[in-house]
Amino acid sequence: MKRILLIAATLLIAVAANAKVVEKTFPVRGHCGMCKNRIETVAKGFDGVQSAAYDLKGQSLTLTYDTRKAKPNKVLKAIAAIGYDAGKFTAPQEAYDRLEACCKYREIEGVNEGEGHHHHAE
Ligand SMILES: [Cu+2]
Repeated sequence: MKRILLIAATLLIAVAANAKVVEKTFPVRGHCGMCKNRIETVAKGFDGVQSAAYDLKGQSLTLTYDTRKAKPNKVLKAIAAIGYDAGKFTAPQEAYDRLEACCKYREIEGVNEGEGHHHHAE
């Protein structure tokens, strides 16, 4: 019995040593607190992702994950699928169009809308 316990303990230690948790940051586009929430929720839904923190200012997502369970590209792909450009994945236009107005990061970086549309009568 003692021997079995010893073997079990050794196995557990071996498994724990094999777990590799890393922290990596990826470029992800977004614009407001709602974007942050949605991006983090999607990332945390993946098995093996221990934490996900979106930085609006830095336009980046930092993931802490177990490399044996989570593949960051899968996470980024899922984020792109809900409308946010993530890493090498560009959000499909349909997904981007479904974002709330306050989240439209592609338009916001362009020309200021609502300004400069003065049509003078001739
Ligand atoms: Cu938003």
